[in-house]
Amino acid sequence: MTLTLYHYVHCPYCVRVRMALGYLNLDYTSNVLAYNDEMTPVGLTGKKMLPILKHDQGVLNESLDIIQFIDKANKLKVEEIVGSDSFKKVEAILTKISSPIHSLTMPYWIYTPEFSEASRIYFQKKKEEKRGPFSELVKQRDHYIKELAPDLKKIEDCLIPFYGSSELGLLDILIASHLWGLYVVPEFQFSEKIHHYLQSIKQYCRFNYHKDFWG
Ligand SMILES: N[C@@H](CCC(=O)N[C@@H](CS)C(=O)NCC(=O)O)C(=O)O
Repeated sequence: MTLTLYHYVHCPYCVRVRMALGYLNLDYTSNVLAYNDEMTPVGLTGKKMLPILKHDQGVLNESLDIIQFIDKANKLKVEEIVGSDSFKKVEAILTKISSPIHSLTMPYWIYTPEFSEASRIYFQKKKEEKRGPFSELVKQRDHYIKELAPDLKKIEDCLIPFYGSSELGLLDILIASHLWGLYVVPEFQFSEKIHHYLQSIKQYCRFNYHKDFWG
């Protein structure tokens, strides 16, 4: 099976898929798209949304559909997990923490190597329309860090050492991919337990955030 992944390095849904590909030890061609490249995703799926997985029979454009498709041996039990109460609980936490995470991370993501000047300007303009000036987000960082704390604690309390389990599963990939971006924020520090949790997922998933740029 030939697999090509079109992704953004910063995108948590893309990170999900990269972690799953690594966990399942699958080879794929990695194609980091410039954030201002509208033509490539629209040409592949009709809309500008990543991740996109191109495979021998077609393309997929939803992270969980992609993971289910590549996981031929059903190691990550996507269907079973997606129907579970734990999934709903994790999804609710991730939905809640997405906004403060993005307010903290976006002003820094734009200076990571996936961005050129043109894609940085495009990203900043689009995101500032929704969130306000990045300079203000940076000033408010303590507020966002405080907002995140109770939900990070909720996650931490369920780690045994993985989320509600002694073994790594899909929920860990979902949590880790949403939290990973916070590593780019200089003023933010994970608790020791969450940091070790994320680093262990990194190992299991052979995950290297900036692999496409720094190998
Ligand atoms: N439900 C989708 C969500 C993917 C998604 O929201 N991707 C974002 C990047 S994080 C995107 O491509 N948004 C369009 C844009 O930013 O222009 C999935 O699970 O794959």
